[in-house]
Amino acid sequence: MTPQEKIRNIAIIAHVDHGKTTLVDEMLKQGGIYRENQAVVDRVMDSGDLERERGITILAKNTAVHYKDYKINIVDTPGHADFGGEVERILKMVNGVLLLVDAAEGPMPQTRFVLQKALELGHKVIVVINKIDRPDARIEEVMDEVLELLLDLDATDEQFESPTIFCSARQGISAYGPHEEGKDLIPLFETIVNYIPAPQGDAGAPLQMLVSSLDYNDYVGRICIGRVERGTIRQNQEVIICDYHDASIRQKGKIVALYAFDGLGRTPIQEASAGEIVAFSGIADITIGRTVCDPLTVEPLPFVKISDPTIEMTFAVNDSPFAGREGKYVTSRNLRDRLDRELLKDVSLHVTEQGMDAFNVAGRGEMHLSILIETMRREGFEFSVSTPRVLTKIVDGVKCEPIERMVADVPENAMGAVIEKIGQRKGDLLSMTPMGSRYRLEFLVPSRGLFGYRSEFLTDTHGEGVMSSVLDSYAPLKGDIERRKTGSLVAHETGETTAYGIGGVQDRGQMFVSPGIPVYAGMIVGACSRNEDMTVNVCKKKQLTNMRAAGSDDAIRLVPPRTFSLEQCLEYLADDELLEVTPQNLRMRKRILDHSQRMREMMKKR
Ligand SMILES: Nc1nc2c(ncn2[C@@H]2O[C@H](COP(=O)(O)OP(=O)(O)OP(=O)(O)O)[C@@H](O)[C@H]2O)c(=O)[nH]1
Ligand SMILES: [Mg+2]
Repeated sequence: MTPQEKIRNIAIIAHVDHGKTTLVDEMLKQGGIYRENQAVVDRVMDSGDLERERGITILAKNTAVHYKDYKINIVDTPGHADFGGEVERILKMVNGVLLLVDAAEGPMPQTRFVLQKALELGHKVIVVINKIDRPDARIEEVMDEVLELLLDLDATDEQFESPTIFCSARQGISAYGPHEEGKDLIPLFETIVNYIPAPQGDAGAPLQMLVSSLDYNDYVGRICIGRVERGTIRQNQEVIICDYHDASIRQKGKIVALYAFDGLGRTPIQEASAGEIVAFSGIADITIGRTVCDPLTVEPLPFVKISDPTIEMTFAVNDSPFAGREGKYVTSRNLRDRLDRELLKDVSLHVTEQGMDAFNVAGRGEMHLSILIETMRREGFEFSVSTPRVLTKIVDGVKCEPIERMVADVPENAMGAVIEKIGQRKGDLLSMTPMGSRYRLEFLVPSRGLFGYRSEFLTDTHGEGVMSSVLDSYAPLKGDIERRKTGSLVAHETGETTAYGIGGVQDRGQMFVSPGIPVYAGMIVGACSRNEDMTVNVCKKKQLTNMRAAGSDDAIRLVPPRTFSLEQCLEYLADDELLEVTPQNLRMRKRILDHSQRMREMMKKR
């Protein structure tokens, strides 16, 4: 067991893609985790399928490396704003943070959010300017921007004096000064062991440990992760589980297996004392935020209140004519069980039942919910989801909506278009700063206004713009925002699409289907160029005749259909439309499939 004064517990926090997971890779390598010649995958901590596919971290993960006789427990965190809840709660596990900032991009919205949370907890901060190898690095400017940010967030004098390390995670080098030639990560390791304090807590006192994170394994069931706050945790120990916010919870349990983190794995251990980060199994229905205590001294630890969800979608049993054909789990019972399971490990998710077959699922953003949808789909679930809606809040008697702080880096010639579009979406321009050949624009925009905006932004900036946003505040409702300018082309009948049928309607707008695709009446098969829906007959077969008229045959030239990812479907959907999600297909449809009934509803609304 490592003595307490030789333990360091840190989290690596940053905006998305600033290089956290890459830095952990390098720390593992230089921390002697790998055997010589062992094959090493890049971004090894991003172990989930979706994480590897998308190249982003979704769940925070623990690891540990050794440096001299120190053990450094490291938590790699996700940088995407929607997973901010994950970062908030794991910060309780550590005693300091590495704040990574990309040497070219500088501090971005999520840098601000995670730094603020770390400062609130009084954590020591090591600023790591990363990617100094980038040809467009602006090291001095970025250092100033970080200081400005610290000032802005009311850092204490000590936090303001935080050490800065200059680093290229990819090359595995670090240095104390911006112009020093680094050759390894020793300056970073040294700064960690010298600047971050060892954890505190009396190893002889009664056990107390907050569950900060959960994992699941088919063999042992639920696995809890956290830092031993006080006392010593032992294998086979009897404990009591309690909750700071709910005094009625007092549950007996037993620590069956206990593990410490080490490199890529977990090592079984007999016991661990105050300050260590450990994982244990054996308690089936424990959740994040509960405290594990010695049965004789039951004292819950306070748990950070996780920020509220900002958007909501309805997940419902699929009731399209194709229901049940493709999914393995299709009933409301299946859906309920699955969502319940998700709630146990995702504290930023909220689920409320809406009648028999539907659930309102609330989360921290479109990405948060779309990852859940994608995961469920891969597990074999079939269901339907609605468009995202923002969740309003009553503040001092006034209905308020979530407002995001959005930062966009755009080429100069795209600035006009971006400012205009955000203006239409009720956003306010806060600042406009030149950055090399580009401009950085900062806005406050209603979350609602950003739905479906990303693809427009990419078009307006010719794919060269970078934008990101995080929740900033709540403000009184800003009035109507137009969501989509086009209507949908809706299939008239159930059947299989034909080239002839599609050829006849494709100049009405943009098609989403190619020939030979099964469709049903009420399904969306394209976008209409006019601002209204149009029913079209995409399954129409050509009349057979004996005559061969010149130029009428085989010559239908089809425009390739637009294909959609899950996120793009969610961006596209209007309020009266749904997305049918199955393991194989994503189909968009009108909520009301029957044409005449849909017309009547529309008339009523007018
Ligand atoms: N040039 C350069 N690129 C880097 C460096 N470090 C990381 N990258 C690249 O930046 C991209 C993002 O790296 P990740 O390590 O996945 O970033 P992350 O912060 O873990 O991202 P999230 O977990 O999604 O927030 C990858 O393409 C890396 O190869 C560096 O020092 N220099
Ligand atoms: Mg990562």
